[in-house]
Amino acid sequence: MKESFQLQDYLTEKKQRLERALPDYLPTSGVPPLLKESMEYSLHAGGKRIRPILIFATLESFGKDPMIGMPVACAVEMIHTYSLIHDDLPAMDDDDFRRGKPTNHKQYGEATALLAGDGLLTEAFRTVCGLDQLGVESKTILKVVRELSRYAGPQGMVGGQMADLLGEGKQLQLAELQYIHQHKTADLLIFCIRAGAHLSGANKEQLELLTTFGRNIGLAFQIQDDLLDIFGEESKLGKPVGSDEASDKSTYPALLGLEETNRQLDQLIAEAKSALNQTGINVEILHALADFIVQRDR
Ligand code: GRG
Repeated sequence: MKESFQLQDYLTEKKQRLERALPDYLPTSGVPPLLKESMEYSLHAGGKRIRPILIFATLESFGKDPMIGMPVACAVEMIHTYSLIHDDLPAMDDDDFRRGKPTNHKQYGEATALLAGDGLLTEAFRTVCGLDQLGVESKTILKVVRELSRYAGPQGMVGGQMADLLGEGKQLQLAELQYIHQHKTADLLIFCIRAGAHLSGANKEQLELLTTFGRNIGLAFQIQDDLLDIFGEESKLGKPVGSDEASDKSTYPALLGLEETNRQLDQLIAEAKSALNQTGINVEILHALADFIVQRDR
């Protein structure tokens, strides 16, 4: 009981610090007002801010000042927000609401929403460069920029989204589903942990173990999201899990059933913690975050 209260305090404090810093990293002039408003509309709409929190937590686990990670934390939230804006467009998921508000294109129209996403994506790379003002060495900044592109771009999140689109309406195999989850969802979480590790001067072995940790919690995060979708639908529509409609989409629960999905979730978290335990860093906060990922509601 006490532990989860402490984690809640940690999450709230870090989310507030991130949200206070975010406006400082957006350009203050030279942006068409409607574009600026539309970018800010989605960026400041809340959300759990779990990706930035993973960066802060990794730095703290190495005994570093978490606030060194602020430029990367803001950049990753810009990229995450752009991906949500684009994902909600009629050409993709065609959603009307996000984070409790009308989606960006419902508010500003499709063309402006596209550009707001593009604006956030490009600003993210300038934002990462803000690390130089915190005294971070250029060679570390380069590593972080290169990895941001690798994990968010076509080899990462964008590639995962493409695979997801191509798999729509098909009965996917577990390996195909894992590929989609790994790239669409886990890769950005892996980036956050690796960025925190790079900024902390982690060695190669620690980076590999932390990548395993990130991959496992990333897959668990997506499975939990699918479970929350089912329970959301079930409670909204009175639809039993495993009914034709509920299993229309390829998801872990649709493919494996609830019991096996929960077993796999437990296994992913156990393997994540086992990798973390071998890093020699202070594991307390990252352990708590791994548990949070599978216990959270929305
Ligand atoms: C359009 C390039 C492109 C990528 C889209 C993020 C994404 C990839 C799609 C959104 C749909 C989805 C379910 C993605 C899986 C990742 C995920 C669970 C996103 C939601 O992230 P949260 O729960 O959202 O962290 P908040 O609102 O808390 O920030």
